[in-house]
Amino acid sequence: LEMRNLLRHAIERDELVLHYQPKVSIETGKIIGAEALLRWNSQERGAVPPAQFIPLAEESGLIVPIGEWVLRNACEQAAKWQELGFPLVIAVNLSPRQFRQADLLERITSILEETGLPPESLELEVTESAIMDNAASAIRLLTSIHDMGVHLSIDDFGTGYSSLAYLKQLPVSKLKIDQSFVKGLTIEADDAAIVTAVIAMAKSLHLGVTAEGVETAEQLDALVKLGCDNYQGFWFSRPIPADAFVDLLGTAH
Ligand code: G
Ligand code: G
Ligand code: MN
Ligand code: NA
Repeated sequence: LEMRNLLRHAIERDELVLHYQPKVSIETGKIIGAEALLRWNSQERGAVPPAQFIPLAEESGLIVPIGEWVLRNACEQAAKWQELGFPLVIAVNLSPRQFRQADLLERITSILEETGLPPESLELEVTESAIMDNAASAIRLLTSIHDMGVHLSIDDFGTGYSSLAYLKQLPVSKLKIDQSFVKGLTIEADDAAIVTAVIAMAKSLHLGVTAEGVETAEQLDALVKLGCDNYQGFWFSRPIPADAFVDLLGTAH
């Protein structure tokens, strides 16, 4: 069977699952949130990497129902963690296609109502390219989402075509430095210069800044010195299932 047809039935066959990667405060070393990352365990194909099925979902439009499933499940999970006494912000990736949905705002509102998650506990990660595809309408949409109290961050920052002029107008609260730059931070002068510049720019625009893909103590040390706010990466934890995440909260929060 074609992968696309298998993906079409993944929700009803209960093959999708979310993993969660901690977001850690550099100042306190504590977990302040989690990014929800989708996994597909296909009965026919086994574990299919997101790099394979996300683009397929995007092209076919399946990302719309799948993205809604992700948002609802991530919000439900975050509401449960709040009940357990862990006030985390849950971050969900929004694909370009979802971002162009006419009723996105209503969908977000109703999922927050259904799950009882406060809007301030949700963060949506959007890429530069999704925004710049249609900057004027993106600014309107992001402003409405921001007005609800939901946080917005720009994912994979530095890899897209980022207009600094638009950045100033966007109601985003955080930049996420793409992991490709973090990878070279301690070994490549160019990557170090880019990470340094992005952190400095974020600070002067009063934006928070998160480093992605931190894998070594040396990288974390360099980020501490540069004044980065938060980080994610294998150094602290890979994306893990919800039950493992709760165990981690119990020991590391
Ligand atoms: O999970 P992993 O680190 O392998 O993610 C690979 C890619 O898939 C990343 O670019 C990530 O943003 C994307 N991805 C993972 N989960 C989701 C999701 O729920 N929605 C969207 N749109 N992209 C996702
Ligand atoms: O595009 P986005 O930033 O949403 O993608 C997140 C992806 O990065 C996920 O697929 C996640 O598994 C991966 N990731 C998270 N931390 C690390 C890391 O430290 N090293 C590497 N190589 N990948 C990571
Ligand atoms: Mn992301
Ligand atoms: Na990224």
